[in-house]
Amino acid sequence: METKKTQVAIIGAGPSGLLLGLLLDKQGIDNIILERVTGDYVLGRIRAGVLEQGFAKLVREAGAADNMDMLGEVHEGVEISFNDEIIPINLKELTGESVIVYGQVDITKDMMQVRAKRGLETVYEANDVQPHDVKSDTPYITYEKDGVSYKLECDYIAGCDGFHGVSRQTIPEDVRTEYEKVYPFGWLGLMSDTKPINPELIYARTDRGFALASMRSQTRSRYYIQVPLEDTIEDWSDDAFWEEFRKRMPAGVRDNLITGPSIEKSIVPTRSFICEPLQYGNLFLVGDAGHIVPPTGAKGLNLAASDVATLYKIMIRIYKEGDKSCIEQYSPIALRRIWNGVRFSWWLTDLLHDFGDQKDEFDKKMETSEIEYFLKSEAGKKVIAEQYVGLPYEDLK
Ligand code: RFL
Ligand code: PHB
Repeated sequence: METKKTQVAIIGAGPSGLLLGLLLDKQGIDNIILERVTGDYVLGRIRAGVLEQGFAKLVREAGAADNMDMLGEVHEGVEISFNDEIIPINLKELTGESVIVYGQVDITKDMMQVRAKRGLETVYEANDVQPHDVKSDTPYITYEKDGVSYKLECDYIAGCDGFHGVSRQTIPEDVRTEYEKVYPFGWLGLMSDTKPINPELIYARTDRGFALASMRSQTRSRYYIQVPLEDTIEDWSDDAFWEEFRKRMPAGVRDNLITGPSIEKSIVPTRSFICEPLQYGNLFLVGDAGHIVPPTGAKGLNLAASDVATLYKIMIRIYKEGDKSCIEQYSPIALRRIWNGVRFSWWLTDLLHDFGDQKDEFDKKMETSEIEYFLKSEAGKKVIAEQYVGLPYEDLK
């Protein structure tokens, strides 16, 4: 077995792991990333598109923001439609903030390139990654690469390995509590090189189910529709998607739809999931490794970024000030913001989707009344806007 050494061992080269790694490097804190798949495979996952300003600020601090600042589109508003009525939420007026539309694939690629340029080590196709002795002062990770077994000794382990990773399983079952809600529908997403249907994103609630019109640029659209959980991608030809999506767009916008061949099409299940605590000894869970939200509200990647921000501050305090007592602040600080994001995305999901026979006629009337109240009242719109742009990051005590 070959032995390597670093200060912070990061499991997972998704956006959480890459962002944390670049930030730590900026502070002179040594780190190595272990990733199960290839870089190309990571970049094949089409996911988020909306970045909060807090996330963008971190990417700038990490030194990977050139493309994002050049190509990302600043959006000062978002729209919610309720059958054919469109209600604009002016984020800028209501909160003074905006969001950036820039794809997860692009931000991931940018961070990968900066990491490579700085000569930081990322081990792709690392097999059987396994953390050990995380409660001790000498934790380590074992893994295998190209038939050779390695031991990576470190001070801390950042579990940035997503929902299906190994890090969360390292926390003993009697220590962790998992909270989960699975929704009775999936999101079918389609990407196409066509002009977006509308200048702003539209979250649409209709009698046929939810739809979302998003984008990556002025020539690339990203659209979603709510579909039954049983549906598979084979059930949805491009034509079938376009026909259904068009029907779910509000009347005034529908006719602007430009269709084209899909360049990506996939179905994802929707769930809310939270693991508590997010820290166990010298192991920290970051991003999707510790929590999942349904995509309504665009909070997943942004919550990952706030976890990174908290862990980054903790690492700075440890390595610059020698204060290890702050470790225990990670979980409570991260979880306060996470639960808020979980609550917001659960609420928006509840309000905008069709839950079929999970809701009775009374529930449906309540839903209609709630959405009408929130979208017609300035106070209601402000509540949505404030959470959509993202709550402030909490500092360490
Ligand atoms: P990731 O992206 O899952 O990366 C984890 C990485 O860890 C690797 N890994 C391992 N490596 C080594 N050993 C192991 N045993 C390993 N197991 C796993 C994996 O290969 C992978 O490379 O987690 P991370 O970095 O925490 O990032 C989280 C985000 O990807 C996620 O929260 C967002 O994509 C969620 N999300 C959205 N978030 C937003 O903030 N705004 C959005 O607009 C938004 N839209 C979305 C979304 C997620 C979606 N899907 C597919 C669920 C839209 C969709 C459709
Ligand atoms: C996306 O562009 O992929 C996207 C945007 C907003 C969401 C979810 C996904 O809430």
